Amino acid sequence: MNKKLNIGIVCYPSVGGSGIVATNLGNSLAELGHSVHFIAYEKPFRLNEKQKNVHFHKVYINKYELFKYPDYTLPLSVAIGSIHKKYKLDILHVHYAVPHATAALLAEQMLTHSGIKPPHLVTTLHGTDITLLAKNKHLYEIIKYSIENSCCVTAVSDYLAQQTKKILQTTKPIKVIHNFYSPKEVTKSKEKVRKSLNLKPTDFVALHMSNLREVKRIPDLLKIVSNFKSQENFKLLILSGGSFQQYKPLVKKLGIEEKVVLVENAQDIENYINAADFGLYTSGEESFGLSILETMSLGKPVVASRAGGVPEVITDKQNGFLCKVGDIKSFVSKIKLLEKDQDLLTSLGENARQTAEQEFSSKKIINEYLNYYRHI
Ligand code: GMT
Repeated sequence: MNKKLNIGIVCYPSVGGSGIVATNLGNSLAELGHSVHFIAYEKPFRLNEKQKNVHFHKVYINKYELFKYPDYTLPLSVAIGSIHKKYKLDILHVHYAVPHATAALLAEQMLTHSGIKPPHLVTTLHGTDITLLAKNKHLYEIIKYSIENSCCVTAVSDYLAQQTKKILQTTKPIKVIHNFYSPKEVTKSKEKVRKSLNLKPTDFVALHMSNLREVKRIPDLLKIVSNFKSQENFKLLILSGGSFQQYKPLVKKLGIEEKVVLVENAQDIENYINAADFGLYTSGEESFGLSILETMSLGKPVVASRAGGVPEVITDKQNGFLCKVGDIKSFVSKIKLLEKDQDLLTSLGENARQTAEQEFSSKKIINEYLNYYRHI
């Protein structure tokens, strides 16, 4: 039988794709009997600390007034080193290149300096660490250095792996391990959830889940909805992991106050996805689109922009629809197709569920990570 591993996971704890993937990965590895040590400045959003084999180590950030900008990289590197000394990690898996891989390399140097063999460092690239930050000339060199000096690097889509090679001009091997999701049980009926949100059983409900950052193109989402202004039953349900405040003036300007229903920091996303009819995602850049997969996993078709790695998840007209980034008319016409044809909505939704189950299930992808760890 294979030895159980000691795995350190470094991630951003806030509501964001990379932290959610890291947390789901750690939770699943712990369920399989591996010891998982989460290292972050706060308890990750979806982490169940009470779960067996899961440990959470908080990184304390020094607020000394000489530092105008409190530094996170240094205490993180010290935390990694001390956790490794205590628990002898086999693998240190950091999610998001900066400063996580950088801090891990510092920890590696300090451990080696003390005569201790460091853990194998796996760096997983998630998206904006490359597509946004690596294009910044003030960060380019450190991102390239941190990636090239990691023992192993993975990316969450083929698109992101190619972008990394191109943007960083690197030949570092990058293993693609797609994101994954297996939905939890739905615990509240569609009717009950809709009632709690003041939505009618006959409403046609679009669902959008994101941190509402600029890259998600929320103004496009709202403009699409404004095309359905005269249709009383059309609603947009937003599960937000960020503030919606800045978009309120646009909602008012477009006159769609009655159409938008907002739920902040939802934990039981399955109940909300199940209560919607389809997913709507307008991103201008997306390395994978975890929310898209989450929506599909509950049998809901998604209309999304053909951005980055999204076509690795959605096949146009088979399990959803793809539109050109920013092409509001195209989004509206695809939504109208779904609205007037219940059979199409159901069949695309069923295909979406199958794609999620067959290609991106937790079981399949966790196995890929485990095989990769063992290979290392
Ligand atoms: O945009 C987010 O949701 C957060 C961001 C992150 O890095 O935390 O998400 C990125 O990682 C997700 C998980 O791997 C991917 O599914 C998202 O596509 C990616 N976001 C972008 O590329 C914009």
